[in-house]
Amino acid sequence: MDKERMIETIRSGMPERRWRHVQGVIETSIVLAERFGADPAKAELAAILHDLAKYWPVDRMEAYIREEGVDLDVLDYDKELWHAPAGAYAAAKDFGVADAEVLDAVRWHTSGRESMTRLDRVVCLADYMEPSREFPGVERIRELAESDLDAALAAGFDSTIRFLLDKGKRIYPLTVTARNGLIRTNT
Ligand code: DGI
Ligand code: FE
Ligand code: FE
Repeated sequence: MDKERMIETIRSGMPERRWRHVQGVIETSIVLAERFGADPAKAELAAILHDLAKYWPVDRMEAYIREEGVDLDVLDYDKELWHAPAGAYAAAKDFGVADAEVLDAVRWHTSGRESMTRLDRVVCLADYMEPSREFPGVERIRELAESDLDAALAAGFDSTIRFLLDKGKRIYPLTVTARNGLIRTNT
């Protein structure tokens, strides 16, 4: 599917305010990719795709995850995590995206993973700090992102983990693994 048709399909599957978020992630991903040495074109494509399944009915997300069969453990955790692997599979299956690095950046944009690639980190951080995002601590994340990709993203995961703890929710273990991997030991 060509880029324009992909954008129209994704845009029509979400409310206007969510599309503004996606536009913010696109712009921020490109800036961060240039700043930290990831491929800006891949960052842009991953950003366009990253929330494509966000407004799917939960049953559809679950069906995609089960059909693909590679991320079944996520089904034991918060449904908010599901749009990421469901979206990555849909990008490949329905939109014909073949770039594995881009698909991984979509797949891991919510949970994070062990040893995140530069592209994974750029898209995930852009998702936290794009201009329309507002939550306690976002300014600190933006400051850190001026110079330190890993510290900024670690601060993002910290805020999510804190939020989940306060709500008494389960934490997906990969998020803890991702956060630990971003923090340099003994410094
Ligand atoms: O899709 P977005 O709203 O743009 O952002 P996202 O893909 O980072 O989704 C974040 C949501 O997922 C946020 O409300 C917290 C929720 N969530 C639930 N359990 C977990 C989790 N996020 C992470 N990273 N880890 C979890 O275990
Ligand atoms: Fe998301
Ligand atoms: Fe997002």
